[in-house]
Amino acid sequence: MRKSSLRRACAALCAVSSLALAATACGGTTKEDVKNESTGAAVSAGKADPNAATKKGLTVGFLPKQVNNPYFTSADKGGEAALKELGSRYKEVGPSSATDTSGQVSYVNTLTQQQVDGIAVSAQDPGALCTALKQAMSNKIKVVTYDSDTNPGCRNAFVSQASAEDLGRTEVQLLAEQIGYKGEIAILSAAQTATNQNVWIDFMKKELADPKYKDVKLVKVAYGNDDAQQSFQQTQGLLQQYPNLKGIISPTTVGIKAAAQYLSGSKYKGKVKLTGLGTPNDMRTYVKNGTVDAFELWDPAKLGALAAQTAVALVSGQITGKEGETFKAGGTAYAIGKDGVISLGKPTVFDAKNIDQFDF
Ligand code: RAM
Repeated sequence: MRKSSLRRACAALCAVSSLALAATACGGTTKEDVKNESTGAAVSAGKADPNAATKKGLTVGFLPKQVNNPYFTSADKGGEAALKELGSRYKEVGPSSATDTSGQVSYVNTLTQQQVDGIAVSAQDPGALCTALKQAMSNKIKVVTYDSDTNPGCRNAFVSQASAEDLGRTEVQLLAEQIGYKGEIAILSAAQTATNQNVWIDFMKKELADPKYKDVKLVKVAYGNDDAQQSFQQTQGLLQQYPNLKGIISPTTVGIKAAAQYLSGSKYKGKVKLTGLGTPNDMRTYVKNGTVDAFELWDPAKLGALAAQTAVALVSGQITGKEGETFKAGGTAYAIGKDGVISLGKPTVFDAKNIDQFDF
């Protein structure tokens, strides 16, 4: 066993309560204590040292929601490139289905057994991974969620693609403009448990509560489970059930592509509006053939890179994940916000005018 049971208990306590306080209470020097190479002083795990040297030769395991999803291929490639640049190693493991929660748990356990230094995970379900992630943290592994979070007590930091509120509200704004603020709309989401989509949907509902949407009615939230076929069938089902549907928001790259595929081959093409989150490469055809006017996304590779850089900064002791800490990643300064959230930036809206400038 790598650590004494006392140390495990302390580390577990550190993970569930305030990291800084618990680390002080546990005291002593642990593996993750970092030597500041300029001052030579040992830095406690509970206190960030922004001047600590960046550790090299680390291994960070990426665990996406789903490995065969082009969005995660781009994101994780970004993580791989960033780790290489930092002199560390990358590995990727993960399920092929976005609803294989127990598969994700097993992968966390495997990475813990393999004693990686950091884990970057996009959670399929906020609660399901918690015990396994706490176990990883109690084994001195730094845990970063990216793309889709778990609960704040179950990881060291969350690298968020953009403000969840902005994403939820702007998707409603985009669709409402396209349908002239009138008519029935539906949401085609990913998995029912997905933390990211559920947070965005909550903000969509808040936006819809504004009186300017009084003539817009959300009739259904459907789930395509980030599976192309299921998402296609769900879109078909929505139009059968609601023949007057005016628009669909699909906040998932798999969902929006499948919905666009269905609409573009149907009598609804150009009539039922579709927006949400998609990659420019997936959506180019449907923007050019008039199925989709505008949709949005961030650069997944930049998200993956920031997740990798955050994991390395945590292992190096430059940050602990506490609100107010700052660090530099790839030349950009980031600040850690409430609940250990680090935000990548603003999403981009893609339409016929700009889509050809993007290749991901
Ligand atoms: C899918 C996944 C992912 C989400 C994107 C927008 O690829 O559900 O978690 O962030 O869509």
